[in-house]
Amino acid sequence: MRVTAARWFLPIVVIVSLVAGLLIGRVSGGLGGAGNLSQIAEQRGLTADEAEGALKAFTAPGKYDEYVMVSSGGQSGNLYLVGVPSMRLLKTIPVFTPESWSGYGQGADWSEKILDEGSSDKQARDLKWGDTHHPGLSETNGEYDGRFVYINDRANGRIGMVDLRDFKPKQIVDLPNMQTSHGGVFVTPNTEYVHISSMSPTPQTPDGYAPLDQYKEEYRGISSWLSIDQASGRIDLDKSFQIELPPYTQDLADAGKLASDGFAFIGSYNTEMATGGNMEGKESIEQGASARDFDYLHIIDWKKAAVVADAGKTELRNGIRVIPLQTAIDEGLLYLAPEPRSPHGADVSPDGNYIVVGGKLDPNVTIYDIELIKKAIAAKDFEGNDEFGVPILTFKSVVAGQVEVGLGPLHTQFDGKGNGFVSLFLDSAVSKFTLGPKAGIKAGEEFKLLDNVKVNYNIGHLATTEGDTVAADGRYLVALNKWSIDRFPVIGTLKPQNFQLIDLAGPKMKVLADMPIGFGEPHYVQIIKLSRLTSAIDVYAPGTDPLTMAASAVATTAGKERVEREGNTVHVYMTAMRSRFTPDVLRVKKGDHVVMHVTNIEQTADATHGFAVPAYNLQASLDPGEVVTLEFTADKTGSFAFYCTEFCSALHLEMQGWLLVEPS
Ligand code: K7E
Ligand code: CUA
Repeated sequence: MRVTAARWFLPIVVIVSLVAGLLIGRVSGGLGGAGNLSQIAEQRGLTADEAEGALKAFTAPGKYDEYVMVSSGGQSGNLYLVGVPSMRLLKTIPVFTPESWSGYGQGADWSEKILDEGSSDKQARDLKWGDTHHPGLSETNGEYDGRFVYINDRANGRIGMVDLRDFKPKQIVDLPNMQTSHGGVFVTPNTEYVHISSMSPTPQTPDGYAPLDQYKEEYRGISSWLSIDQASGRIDLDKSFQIELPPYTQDLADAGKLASDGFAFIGSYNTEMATGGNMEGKESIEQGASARDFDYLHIIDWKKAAVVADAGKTELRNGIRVIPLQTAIDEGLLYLAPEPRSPHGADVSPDGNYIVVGGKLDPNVTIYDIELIKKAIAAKDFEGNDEFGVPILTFKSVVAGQVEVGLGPLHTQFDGKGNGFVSLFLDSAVSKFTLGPKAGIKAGEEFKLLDNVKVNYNIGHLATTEGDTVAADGRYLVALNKWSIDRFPVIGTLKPQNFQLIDLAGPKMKVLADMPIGFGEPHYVQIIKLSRLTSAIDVYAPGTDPLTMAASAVATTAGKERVEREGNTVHVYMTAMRSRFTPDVLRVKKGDHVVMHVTNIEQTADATHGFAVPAYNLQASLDPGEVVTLEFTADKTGSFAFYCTEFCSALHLEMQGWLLVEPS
């Protein structure tokens, strides 16, 4: 379905020049369709630039976009899939939050199990929300491989895994020893581990409490290395480990690759260790955390850390191996490098040589060189130690360059051609700058500002196509703007977020399209080539349990539908197909425990059925081939209608039945 360049080259040139011509007064005649296009542009009041942008972003009906953007969903607790360049929303994937369409967390056994297991004793409550920030697509040899995506719940210290075969979540892990999870959801270049670190340090005491005046002694940051089972994508906590960190606020992070393979880089702020108390005569955290001129980039040798963990130099803490801070120092797993003023992003270039840090309160990006870092470590070129004894590499020895990019630099992405793109929150802009010679930049051209484009408004993250991988291709950039202010009509006081598509093809960046996001606040996205999503299935094999992706023991085939009673438990083996449930009348007695195994026996793509028993608050979605189990106690008598919630056929409205709960 991909459009070849040759087919499009000529029409685009014709159309763009016609539109441009039109606007300087040359009305083209006698050119058929192309002539009409210029009229349309005129009638719609489009400038030549706007018309060009529309053509560049447009994906014709029935055609596929070249890229799929996997977006975090913020407080909605889910993920969104968006086509690029069309910026069409393709789908929502619920992860931490129940969702009615898919029946996620609304009675279906598999989804309840995921949400329950991800809502452990640590929380002592049923978690039904999350705040997703950073998706991490799985990689092979540093390239996206289209197998899995991991997503954090910043609020509750959890991480979820979505299988890119059926694009459904399979696991939520409530991470021990950390109450928040924010920075550095990234995978190592072959998805050996998915990493996540804490944001707010947590007391490492048995009851999780320590007074704030013991912040330095008892509170610790945590860097988690979650071991991935390569077949299922699931996290195996037994093989995972954590590294204890000083009680700074560890922030965004990235994995080393190629030149820096084996390392990870975590930015931090609040190395002042401010704890607030602004009604107790102390500074607010905001003031306290901004006092120092430098915070610390954490440099972790994760390959060495894995060896240290396997050698048993760990403590078992709440079911996971933890490398204590002192061990991390003694074994040479952890180093710090000064980074200017309250940094946010830490991003590794596609070649792996450079680590770019944006200091929120500094107009520069600071670019570290892994070779210099390795040299400084080997030579013990330290400017001192922090209060916990972690060596601090000499700033001048490890920095390759700084570029003044504008106000409020946050996050950096790359084009694979030697350039970086940094989001400027305060300037509402994106700046493009060159990296150094190791990224292919000529001598004399390195570490220079090249371009700047305004975005609307208050950009947080930005993402380039395949930008986190060794294969960054520099085709498009998406700006993830926090505010939209006047970009859209007044539709109430809560405004949409705004994604803006930016063309990177020419020397100047150019905004092509706006995409208002009318739901929970996205933070970060990753953009993968559609051609890499090769694991995706169209239809489940008959009788598949979506949790295991294997044949379900309770699947039913046509003609094998039955009701089995064992004492007070009634097992129903039901099938769904256009346009009936079999059986369509269920008779139970008040007090019976009912276990319904429903199989969608269709094998036609998109022949999804819903199964809702509103009286018992149950709703499931059954994709073709899928088996779902729903369980409830029939504790109220009545004649209850159940129905298919998905408009599946001409006789969809007839796809209903009766649950008769007779008095006992
Ligand atoms: Cu910058 Cu949570 Cu990635 Cu939001 S964080 S912007
Ligand atoms: Cu099945 Cu509607």
